[in-house]
Amino acid sequence: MTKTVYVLNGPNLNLLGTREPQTYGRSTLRDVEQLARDAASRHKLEVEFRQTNHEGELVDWIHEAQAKAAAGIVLNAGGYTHSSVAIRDAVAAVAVPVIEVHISNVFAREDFRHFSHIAPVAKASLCGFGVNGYALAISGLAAMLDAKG
Ligand code: CA2
Repeated sequence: MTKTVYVLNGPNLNLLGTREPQTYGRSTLRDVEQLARDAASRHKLEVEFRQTNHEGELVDWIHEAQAKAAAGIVLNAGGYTHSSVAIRDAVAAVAVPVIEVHISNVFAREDFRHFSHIAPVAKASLCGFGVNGYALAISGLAAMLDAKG
């Protein structure tokens, strides 16, 4: 059975490619989806790709990934990264490995972006690689899954 990776995107990421190109680049969310699918197919993984502007929907999808026995979650929780105890609790509650991704280098930005509620409960975190970070996260996850057997 093919393993599935949930790629979950939080608030405002639907605007990718339309504003703030100096921070987030020129790729659209559709481009990111294609990039994620290409990376996943190189590792024989399937992708469930979603975006929402609603905190509880992200929580529901993290639970769904667990219920459907997903192989992993690549999570860009957007601004909720820095504020959401509910998303942190959801990540901590599931056995599915979660890789935290940020397009921008959050540590080179405002102080409030330096703290992540998700990082302490994620398997790994990466930031600053632009949208290519999604592909790197999928490759890293695939290596973790291979190592586990
Ligand atoms: O760098 C990232 O991926 C972030 O998760 C993006 C979040 C931000 O709050 C985090 O600190 C870092 C914001 C997403 C907003 O995306 C936009 C994309 C294009 C135009 C405007 C917003």
